[in-house]
Order: sequence, then structure tokens, then C-alpha cells
Amino acid sequence: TDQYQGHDYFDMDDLLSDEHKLVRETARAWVKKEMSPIIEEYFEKGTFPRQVIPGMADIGAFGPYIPEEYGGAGLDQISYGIIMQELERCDSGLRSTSSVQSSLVMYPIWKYGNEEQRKKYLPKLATGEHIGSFGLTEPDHGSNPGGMVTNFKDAGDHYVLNGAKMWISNSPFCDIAVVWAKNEEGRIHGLIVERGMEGFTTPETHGKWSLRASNTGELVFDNVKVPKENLLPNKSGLGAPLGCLDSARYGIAWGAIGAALDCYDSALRYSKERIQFGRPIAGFQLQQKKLAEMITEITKAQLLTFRLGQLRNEGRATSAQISMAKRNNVAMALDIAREARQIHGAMGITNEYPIMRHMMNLESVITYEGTHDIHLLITGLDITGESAFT
Ligand code: TGC
Ligand code: FAD
Repeated sequence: TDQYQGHDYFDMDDLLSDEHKLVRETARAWVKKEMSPIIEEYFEKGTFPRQVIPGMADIGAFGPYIPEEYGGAGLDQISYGIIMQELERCDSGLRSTSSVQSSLVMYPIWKYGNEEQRKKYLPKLATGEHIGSFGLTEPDHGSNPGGMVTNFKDAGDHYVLNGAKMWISNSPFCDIAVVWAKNEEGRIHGLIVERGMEGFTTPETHGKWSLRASNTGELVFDNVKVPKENLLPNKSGLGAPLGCLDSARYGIAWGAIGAALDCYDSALRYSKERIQFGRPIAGFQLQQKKLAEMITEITKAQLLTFRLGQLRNEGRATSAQISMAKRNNVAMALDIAREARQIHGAMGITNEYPIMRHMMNLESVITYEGTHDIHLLITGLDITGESAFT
């Protein structure tokens, strides 16, 4: 990880602006100095290194594309993707913290909130003074969030919220949570729930073998009184949380390339250094096949994802295009992690190399933000017009 230089087989750099390159260098230098030296330690401890939060804010990892008037970095979608790629080249858990804060907490407040809510919450989220979480998944409703049972009732001057969310990134230490719940008519709305509200607890989920450098937990609501001004007024229905997922899934498509690049980079270097039968293993055809296929798949993903970024900059990327990219790139990264592990032989199972950590992390990434299966079915629906979900 320390010696990483970047791999750009089709001169994609020609397509980047000076600003994109500056964003990348800034993020890369920060990751190298502040994160790479400590990531294995925190992964083993099973916790997120919260001391790096201000540094993440400095490189624009909290709200990269949120306008500067609300504290965001005001960058375009390609820069957003580049930051995600550099973070996930280090660790998917690090990228997760950024994805949740930016696309699942700041984005809905920016897009679905009113001006008072934007001014109240966004600047503190942009600096990392406040950390947010996003509650959509429930114990009995994962791929099918529309079936959620978490609900709120009108109690005059406030709402009363009941239910529980599960598998929530950053829940154990979040200051606020954007929570999706049904009103008395069964319509889904977003509510901002704040730590300290009576009846709101965030128990941590232990025993994860994946995404260990990210804290995951529940959001439990036991008759929580939520002020009426905490309801996001400008969009409701399942399309509201799904709109946030579009933005996060796009970032994951870039991020997964980062994890793949780190595995490839490590495998390529190892194969040139490791001598067996009197020659570097890089000279054996079977190892070349693995490495050549890795860089081919990475390059295809880079092209797909850059084009998706252009479409998003123009505001015309479809949800189905985002699903295809998320699905393809995460599966690609996981395949590369498995092959890279083999190239490292026994060394590949240790924490001397980042491979197993990426591989374990990617098992979460291929499940969250819509599973590999669900994204295939979204493509299936898009091309046939027939829904296979129900
Ligand atoms: P369906 O009937 O298809 O759609 C309901 C309404 O939503 C609209 N819609 C979208 N709107 C915006 N963006 C999208 N991507 C949208 N997809 C659909 C749709 O037009 C409709 O609108 P309306 O006005 O007609 O009501 O809904 P369905 O119940 O059949 O479900 C569709 C399905 C399965 C694709 C969807 O529910 C889904 O994507 N499931 C996967 C769940 C998921 O991704 N959960 C992620 C939880 S968050 C998370 O994992 C964070 S990890 C973060 C980290 O740590 O990095
Ligand atoms: P299920 O929906 O129970 O799926 C189980 C299996 O069935 C999967 O293989 C799935 O593909 C398959 N399946 C389901 N439906 C179909 C179908 N119609 N056709 C074919 N196959 C199907 N959620 C949040 O809201 N916020 C977060 O911050 C968050 N962070 C997470 C962090 C981590 C580390 C993890 C692991 C998860 C996180 N999630 C979060 C939850 C995540 O989004 C869900 O795990 C995911 O949506 C899948 O739901 P599930 O686990 O209940 O699986």
C-alpha cells in the first residue's frame, strides 16, 4: 500500500481535469500519511479510528458534491468518485463512513430538507463535528425496504416514532440519524433523529468478520418524540431513500475499483519479487493469466465508471446504469482479491498484505446498498420491463 503509484492502462488521466488530479493527490497523500499506517490495527480492533474524522473532512470526504454554501466541497461527480476510490484503496470501511455521511445523510438533508434544516445540519456534518447514520434496513426487511414496519404517529406538536433499524453503519457513535419510517397512511418519510432523544438507543453489532474498521449497529426507537420540524418535507415514498442510494452506489462503483487496484498492485509487485523454481513467479503463464485478467477487468471498470460520472455530471445517469456499475465493479474487486490472495501464497492470508482485509470487506460491499442479486434484477427489469421482485 505504501509504495502504491496508481495503474492507468488506458491513459484515463488524459480525461481528468487539473482539479480532479489535485483532489486525487490530496486524498492519496492523506490516506498514505494518516490511514495506511493504522488501518490494520483498527481493523483488528474492530473499530473505526474516529481521530481521523477531521482529516477526512479536510480532503472533502464529507459532502464532496454538496454546495460550498452548506459547507460541502462543491466538487463534481468525478471528483467525488476519485475520493471514494482513494479511500477504498485503503479500506472499504473508511469509504463507508464517507458514503454514509455524504450520500445517505447530507444528500437527503440537502435534497429533501428545507432551508432551515440545511443550515442547521449540513455545515457540522461537512466538518465531521457531527456524524450521521442512515436507517433503512430492518431486521425483517433488507432487500425489500418497502415492507418496513418502523412507523410514526402524529401527536399534536410532535411525532412519536417506534420500530428498529439493523445493520446501520456508524450507528454506535452517530450524532444524528436519517430514519425512514411510515406515517399512519403507510407513506414513507425521512425523519432526523438526534442522539439524546428519549427512547432512542444505538446498540453495536459485534462479531463481524467484514468491514471491521467501521462500526455497525442498530437504531432502536421506543416511543421517541421527534419534533415536527425534523421531518424532511420535500420528498416522500420509497423513491426518497432510493434516490440517496443512487448517489452512494455510484460512489461505491468508484470505491470498489480502489480496492481492486490495491490488490492488483500488491499481487503484481509480489509476483516480481517472489522466486520459485529459480525465477520470479511473474514469469509463469498461470500467474500472468491472473494478472493480465485483473488489469483488463480493472480497465473495463474504470471506463464504465468514468462514463457514468460524466452522465451524472450531466444529470442523466439512470438508476439502472448505477446498479450495473455497482454490481460489476464490486464483483470484479472481489474476484481480484481472491486471485491476488492466491498469488501471494501463504503470505496472502496474513496482515502483512491488505488482500484478506479487502476480500472480507468486499463481502459486505457486495451485500449492502443492494445485493449482487438485486442489482441484476434491476438490470433485468430495466431491459425487459418485467419486475422479478414480486
Ligand atoms: P419499486 O416499486 O420498484 O419502487 C418504489 C418507488 O421508488 C422509485 N425508485 C427509485 N427512485 C429513485 N432512485 C431509485 N434508484 C429508484 N428505484 C425505484 C420507483 O419509481 C417507485 O416510485 P413511485 O413514485 O412509483 O412510488 O420498489 P420495490 O419495492 O419493487 O423495490 C425495488 C428494489 C428491490 C430495487 C429496491 O427496494 C432496492 O433497491 N432494494 C435494495 C435495498 C437496499 O439497497 N438497501 C440499502 C440500505 S442502505 C445501505 O446498505 C447502506 S451501506 C452504506 C455503507 O456503509 O457504505
Ligand atoms: P436479504 O434481503 O434477506 O437477502 C438474503 C439473500 O436473498 C441475498 O442473497 C439476496 O440477494 C437474496 N434475495 C432477496 N430478495 C431476492 C429476490 N427478490 N430475488 C432473488 N434473490 C433475493 N442498511 C442501512 O439501511 N444503512 C446502513 O448504513 C447499512 N450499513 C450496512 C453495513 C454492513 C456492514 C452491512 C453488512 C449491511 C448494511 N446495511 C445497511 C444493510 C444492507 O443494506 C442489507 O444487508 C442489504 O440490503 C441486504 O439485506 P439483508 O441482509 O436483509 O438480506
